Amino acid sequence: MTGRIVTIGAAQMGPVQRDDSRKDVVERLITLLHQAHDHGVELIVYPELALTTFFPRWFVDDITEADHWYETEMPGPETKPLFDEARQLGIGFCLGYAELSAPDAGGRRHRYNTQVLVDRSGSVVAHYRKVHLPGHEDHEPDRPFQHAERYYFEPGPDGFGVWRAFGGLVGMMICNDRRWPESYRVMGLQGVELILCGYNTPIHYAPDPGQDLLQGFHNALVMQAGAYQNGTWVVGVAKGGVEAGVDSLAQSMIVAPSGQIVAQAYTRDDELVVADCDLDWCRNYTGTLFDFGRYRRPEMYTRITSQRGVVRPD
Ligand code: CDT
Repeated sequence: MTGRIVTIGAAQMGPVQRDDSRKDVVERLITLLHQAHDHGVELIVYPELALTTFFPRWFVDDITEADHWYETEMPGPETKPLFDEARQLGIGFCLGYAELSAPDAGGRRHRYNTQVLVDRSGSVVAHYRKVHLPGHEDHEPDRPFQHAERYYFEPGPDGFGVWRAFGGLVGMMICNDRRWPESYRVMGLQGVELILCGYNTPIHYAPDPGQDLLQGFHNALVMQAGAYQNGTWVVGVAKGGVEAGVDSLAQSMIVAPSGQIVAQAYTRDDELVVADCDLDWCRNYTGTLFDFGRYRRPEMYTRITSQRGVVRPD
C-alpha cells in the first residue's frame, strides 16, 4: 500500500457499571492498548465518557454530588498509567471523559463532555468539548431513564477545530455531534482528513420509541454520509451493551472517505477493530466531486449560520 497510511484502532468498550473503579476501567483501556500494539496501531480511539458509566442517566438535585464522575486533571493519578503505557508503546490516543475545570477568573468551574487527543510521544495535541448536547436540562421522571446531558455539561465553547497530527489533519466530535451535518462541514472546510468520534447511544429513545429499531441504521447513515460528503475518514467508537439496565448501541466502525465501512465491531464488549487508513484517499473526493473551492455556493447557505430553528413560509 502507498500513501499516508495511519493504522487506527477503534477500541470499543462494553459496559462500565456504576461501581466499577477508574483503576479497573483504565486496566481495560490498557488491555485494548496492548492488543492495538500487537496489530501495529499508531492511533487508538476510545469512546465518549470512557472512564465511567454514562452517569447522565441519573439526576441529582445538587450537581456537586456528581463531581466524582468528572476528571479535574488529565492525566490524573488514575489515568496516568494509560498515558505512560501509550507513550512507551508509541501509540497516540483519543479518550472521552467528563471534565470539571479549575475555577475561572470569576470563580466558576465548568463542566464539559470532552475528548483529549494525545500524540505518539505522549504530548497533548488538543481538547475538544462537545458542541451538540442532546437530552434535557431538568428531571423528567416519566422516562425509564434520564438523558440529562444538558444538566451535567455546558456546550463546548470552542467549536470544531482541526489539528495537524499523525501525518494528517485530524478533527474530533462526540456522539450526538455525528448526527449534525454542520459538525463535519465545519471541519471539512478546514481540510479534515480524519474525524474521531466516541459515543454512548441508548437503544431506547423515549421521545419517539419508533426510532429504537433504527439506532444502528442511523448511526451508520450519519457517519457514512459525513465521511463521503466531506471526503474524510470517520472513526466512530461506542461504549455499548447493558449499563445499569440500559442497552446501548455498539457497532463501532471505521468509515472511509468513500463512505464505505472498512471495519466494524461485531460484539457488544471490549473489542478492537483495526484499519489501515490512507489519508491520501481523501483527495479522491476533496479534489474532485467535493472540491469545495470550485463547487460550493456559500452565498446560498447564509441561513445556516444566521438562523437557528425552522422558519416556515407564510
Ligand atoms: N451521548 C449522546 O450524545 N447520545 C445521543 C443520544 C441521543 S438521545 C438523547 C446520541 O445522539 O447518540
